[in-house]
Amino acid sequence: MPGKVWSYITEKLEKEGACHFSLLDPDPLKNSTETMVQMATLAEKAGTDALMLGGSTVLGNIDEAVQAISDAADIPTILFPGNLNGVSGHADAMFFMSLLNSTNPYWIIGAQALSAANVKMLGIETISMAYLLIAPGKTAAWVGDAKVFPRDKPKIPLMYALAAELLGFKLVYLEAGSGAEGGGVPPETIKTVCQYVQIPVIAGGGFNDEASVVKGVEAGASIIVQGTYLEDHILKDKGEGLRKIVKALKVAGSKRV
Ligand code: 1GP
Repeated sequence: MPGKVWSYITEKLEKEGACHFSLLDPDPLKNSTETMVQMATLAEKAGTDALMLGGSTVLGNIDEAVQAISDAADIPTILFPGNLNGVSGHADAMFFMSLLNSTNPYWIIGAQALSAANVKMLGIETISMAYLLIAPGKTAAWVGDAKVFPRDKPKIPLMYALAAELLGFKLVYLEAGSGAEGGGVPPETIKTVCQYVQIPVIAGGGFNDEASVVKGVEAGASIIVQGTYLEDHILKDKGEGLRKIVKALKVAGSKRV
């Protein structure tokens, strides 16, 4: 039986054509729980479809923040773990990810094997996701020992995305890295991958304005993730900017339904 969050995502994609996910970093050394809850609440009000909780450099225990955010939000909370310490039983689901273009087997299957029993015992819904890092890759690429895909070579991530689909992953994430310069994942890369791959494609890293988000959806991405944009704007404008971006994303998505 498909999990609740997976059903929520697939039904939304069917009806609305595209989704917006907000990435929040629950690391207590970076943000207080109170701030996280405030950001999550504003993002939900602005119309984001789900909250992704995680980051590449989790230094503290995320349990308290994940619990508080999940209690405050009605939309799903989904863990986006950067390592073993990114797991918490308080989220609604977890992206069970493999960094397929890492040069280090730890990030492809090692961390997953080390955490699998714990994840099973927590009973949290898992959604398998192939994670592919495109230049510049930023912190995620450094931590994940990735051989990042060049931005002008879309056929390389396409090969990996096709392999991900054949291996049974439910989602493929094209990631340029949090804070990536250059307006997100190149539309040409998204377009090439989406042309041949049937599983939903998530794109994130550097989508800092409405135009880049809309371009990502028009190129074929099913889900666009924004993290830095929220950190920079959501508390200041109370989510007004995000509301406009989500609205524009939904208009672009509706043309695909
Ligand atoms: C990072 O793709 C996400 O994993 C979000 O990136 O912080 O650049 O929005 P930004």
